[in-house]
Amino acid sequence: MECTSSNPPESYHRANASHRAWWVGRDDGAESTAARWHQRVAFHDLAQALPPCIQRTACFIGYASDLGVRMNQGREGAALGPGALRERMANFPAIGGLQLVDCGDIVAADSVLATQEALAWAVERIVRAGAIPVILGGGHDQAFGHFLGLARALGRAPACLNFDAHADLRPIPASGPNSGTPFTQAADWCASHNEKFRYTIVGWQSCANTQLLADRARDRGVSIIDALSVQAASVANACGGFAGAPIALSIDLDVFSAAHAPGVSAPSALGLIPDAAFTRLLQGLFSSHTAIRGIEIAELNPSLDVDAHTARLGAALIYAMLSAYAQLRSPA
Ligand SMILES: [Mn+2]
Repeated sequence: MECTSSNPPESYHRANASHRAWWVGRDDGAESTAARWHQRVAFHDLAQALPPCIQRTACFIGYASDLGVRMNQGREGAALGPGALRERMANFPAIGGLQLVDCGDIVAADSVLATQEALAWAVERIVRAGAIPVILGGGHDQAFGHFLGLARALGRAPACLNFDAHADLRPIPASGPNSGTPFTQAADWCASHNEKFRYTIVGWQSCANTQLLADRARDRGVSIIDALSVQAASVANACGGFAGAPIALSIDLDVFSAAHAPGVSAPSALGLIPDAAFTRLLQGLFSSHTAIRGIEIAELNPSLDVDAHTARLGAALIYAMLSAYAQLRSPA
């Protein structure tokens, strides 16, 4: 199958000198066991087809936009999230058997929808080459671009597994989609393509969602795992309900307690704690019977961060997920 379009959208910016400048860190010598991500990461311009992946490959694509956050009356700054995540990933130790490729960024287009379409274009190309896209965000409106890219590459709607304090299921206002509407867009896409909408929210905060949003979730068959009930078993059970569908995994950093994730537009006082149990839960999602085909970190806002705690958390979550991904036996 051919990609939907091979002409890069205007808001796609291939990795340039400023991207390379984020990937700097310690150099502990030439031994391969001393290698770090900044020494291993390759760069690829998605205007050119990615060669089919032989090894497991993670492709980073930044969603350097907070247009959707602003249109959702949030605090701007998430456009700087992708760079801050790269900076904090640079020093991680190389993961055996895993190739890393930085494909550059999507920047804000004229509209949120056009920005989402540009991300979908990038995600589709990455997935068709056999790699897993890792979206570095960026406003959570990216989740619909992620969904759309997977749907086009795989020929079916992915199930959405979203770690988030919020449902992001708001009605789409006259001004168009925003960072609060990506899963409404995914639900509408499923309805218009005659596909089942599969969506689980993990870490829902009752103090951050109105009854209207709870009703909208119920009406769309969404499962909600309240922040008070997040456990490995409850999340695995929800994934079981996806009936083997490919999964778009989204982590909105505002699912975590503000003590751990201050650098987000809408911090959660009573959010999740990113401890060993949480890390095991997350890594456990990468198993032979869950088909995670895309990963995203959303809503990092470096301008509100404290000593880069939130950026370090987002980066560490990517490391934990890709470590587990690299250990899967056969390509998903
Ligand atoms: Mn969100």
